[in-house]
Amino acid sequence: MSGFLDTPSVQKLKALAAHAIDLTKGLTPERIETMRLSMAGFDLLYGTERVTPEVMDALYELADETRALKKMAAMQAGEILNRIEKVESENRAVLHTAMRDQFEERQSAPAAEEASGMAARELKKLEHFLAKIDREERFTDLIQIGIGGSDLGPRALYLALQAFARPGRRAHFISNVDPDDANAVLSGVDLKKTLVVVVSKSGSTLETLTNEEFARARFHKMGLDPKEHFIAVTGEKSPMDDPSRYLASFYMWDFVGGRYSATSMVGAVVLGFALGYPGIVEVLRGAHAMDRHALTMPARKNLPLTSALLGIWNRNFLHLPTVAIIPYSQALIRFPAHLQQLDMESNGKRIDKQGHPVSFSTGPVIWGEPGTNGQHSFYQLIHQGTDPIPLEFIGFRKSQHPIDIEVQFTFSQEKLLSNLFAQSIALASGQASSNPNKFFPGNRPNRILLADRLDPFTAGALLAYYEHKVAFQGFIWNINSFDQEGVQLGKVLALKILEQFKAKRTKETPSPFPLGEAYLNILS
Ligand code: G6Q
Repeated sequence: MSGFLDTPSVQKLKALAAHAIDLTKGLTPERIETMRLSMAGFDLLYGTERVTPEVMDALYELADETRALKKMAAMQAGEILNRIEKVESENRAVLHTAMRDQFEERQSAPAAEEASGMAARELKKLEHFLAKIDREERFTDLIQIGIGGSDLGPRALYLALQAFARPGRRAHFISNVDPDDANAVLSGVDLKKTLVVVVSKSGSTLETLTNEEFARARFHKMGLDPKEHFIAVTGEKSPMDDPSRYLASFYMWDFVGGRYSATSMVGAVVLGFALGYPGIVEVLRGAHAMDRHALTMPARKNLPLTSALLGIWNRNFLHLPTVAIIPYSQALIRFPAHLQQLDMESNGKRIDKQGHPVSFSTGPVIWGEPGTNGQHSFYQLIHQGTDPIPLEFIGFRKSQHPIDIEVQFTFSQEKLLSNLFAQSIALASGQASSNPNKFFPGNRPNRILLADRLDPFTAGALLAYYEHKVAFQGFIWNINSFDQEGVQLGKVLALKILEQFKAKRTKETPSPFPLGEAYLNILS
């Protein structure tokens, strides 16, 4: 029994899906203007989803029956949430929200207060550290070494906010254990003026430890002392928790999941370096505003919950297996990559929280690229392919830079927005034609998240919007969105294959692994 399929609203939604609205007939200006939710500069426009007021009612009933808002409250209060009953599993609070619970309207639950106090201490340390490097004026560049959650969110945010970077400050990232990645980055900077922040919550990730040694060797080769350049961000008492090896050490904790860690020290060091301390504070304030919104707004006014419900409608009732997330903003170039991890690692699950296989679909395949670039590549399939692909567009009323150019009486930002709105309408309305090659079936669901301008506050809020959308879906499906057992098997097998490589050098006898050996035979 999963809970999800047993709710009365699921039966209602199934019946409604059998004759879901046809957008080629039903899309009206009134629908676009009224199917809209707003919050602090954000508008969620969902008139181009295949929903009616009856469907929305049933979706909100589903949120109620599955206690989605209560579970959000439990999460932000620091209750243990990360557990599969009666089997060996993680057993932790999930408190990434505490990382930004530093401002007005704070949580009063003891676990959350304690966690936000711990985060506040690290932030203070960071503020002092940043002030010190400002005074010394030694560093122009920072390289972040980390992978997965210790890379994707911070990298996406840094690229999103590069327009706000302090003059002369640049950040770079090494994540892949591919030596070409480390070589390219290390060769492109002046190491004398470079800080390296090594980020690993576990302090034991193969790629990160290898890349740290790779970078240290390069510093030694240049006659530089890594202790004067390297910073650690890691879990307390992890194998990397050795302040004697680093210029500074910052901490994170097991109640912050890797993919939810961009607003902990995992992202704060690089963002603080690039944007300055006030910049990272703005990111945290934005995330905090969305945390409060997700926590306190009733379902019908709650943006991430409504987005989660629309996603569930598309996934479980219209049976659409993928979602493309398309930001009409070049600065969000790596944001879809972050969302791929956030969503698919969180909700790519096949058992419920009682350990039973679920008999419905969970997390969809998430992918994306910025528009308008995507229009010139994969939109063909999106408009005329055989499988409808729900789209989540992200757009901004204003560009980051004030400089824009008027060409043929319109500005570039207007061209960008025109394309975004046009795609949304085209997907929904389609186009009749007697020529089958020029026929657009339409009725393809999509929604737009529109914000004012991509600045540090908005970027923090956008990050948290997606974190909460994903968490709400997990709550409604009754799955554990906060573990990632599925990434373990491949890691273990890679270590066994690595043993075979090592044995060639050491002449030790590795434990037998015939399937792996087959590949080594092909290599040789
Ligand atoms: C994210 C995952 C995973 C993790 C990396 C890096 O939720 O747990 O992507 O972030 O494997 O782990 P470390 O930070 O421990 O090196």
